[in-house]
Amino acid sequence: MYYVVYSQIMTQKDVQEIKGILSEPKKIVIVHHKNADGDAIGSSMALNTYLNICGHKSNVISPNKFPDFLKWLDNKNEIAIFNNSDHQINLINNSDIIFTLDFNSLERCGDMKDLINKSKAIKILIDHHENPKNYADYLYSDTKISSTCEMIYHFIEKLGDNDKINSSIAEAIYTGIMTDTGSFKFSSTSSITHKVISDLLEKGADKTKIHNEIYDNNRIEKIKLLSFALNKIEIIPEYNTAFITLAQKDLNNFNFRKGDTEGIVNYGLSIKKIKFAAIFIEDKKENIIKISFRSKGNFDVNKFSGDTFNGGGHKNASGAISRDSLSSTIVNFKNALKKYKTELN
Ligand SMILES: [Mn+2]
Repeated sequence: MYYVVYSQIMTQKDVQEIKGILSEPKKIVIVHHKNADGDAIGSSMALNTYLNICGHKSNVISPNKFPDFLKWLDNKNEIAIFNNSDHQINLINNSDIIFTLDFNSLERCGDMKDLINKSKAIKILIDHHENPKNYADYLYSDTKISSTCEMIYHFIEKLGDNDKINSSIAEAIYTGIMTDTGSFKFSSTSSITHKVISDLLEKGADKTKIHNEIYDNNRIEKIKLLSFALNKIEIIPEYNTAFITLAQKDLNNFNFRKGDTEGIVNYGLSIKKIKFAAIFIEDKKENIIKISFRSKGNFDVNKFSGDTFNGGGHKNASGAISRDSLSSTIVNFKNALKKYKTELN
């Protein structure tokens, strides 16, 4: 069932209506996309803490496990992992509001998709990915904003509650902005992003702690896997392209855990002249190849990903899934590059 879309970028009328809805205690569920990243966990925890401070009963349900380096954001163990239990089904069915964060289509929340779709709760989407689907009653979608976390800041501000942002909300928001902007360097990092960051620091976000928790908290196996992956970088000079492939057996050799390959794709882009970087990771359990794309400048990896692998995301960062073997996925990738020769030169 699909509702009318009121607006892409939340209007003043939407804000007033949501303010009205939130003026009395509500039962709320917050969900983010499968394989959560810093922005998904950061935005969920920031919104959850804010809503609970306001007197609502808010719960976060993650479609599946999330990486260890983000656990510190959930120091009270408030994030439930979806397990299809009666308790969780009741929470979703009986909620007044469901916030869906950092994704543009219910497909992205895995097995929770049908439950959320069927729930009569008011659905509020907050997200910065391209082409949001029309499942939500309120759509706060802005593809120019760095991160869903930055949008959560603006959302709280729109509701007139900037003063309710405490240090733990500030740290959760800071985390998602930092991770989704490659530490404030991607083109989506605006002067407004920096104003938001400035305010978060004033509200007590400990930037050194956050940086240490996210980036300086690695298991030795993860660093050795990185070293292995970097050794495997292949360059295709005629397309200014770099790519890495990791087979399931490689991951097993390094005692792989979720999140261990996060960010490896960006190393390709750090090579002189490279405009387009990709990583292909085999997942034998799900029988898929997970693909991430990154680009510099005008090369649109959202389009490349959509045209080639039916994936999507942003202009400079996108992802996809292939159900072919690792080797035939690479063949498809190399063939697709031919169509983009001019754009890559
Ligand atoms: Mn995001």
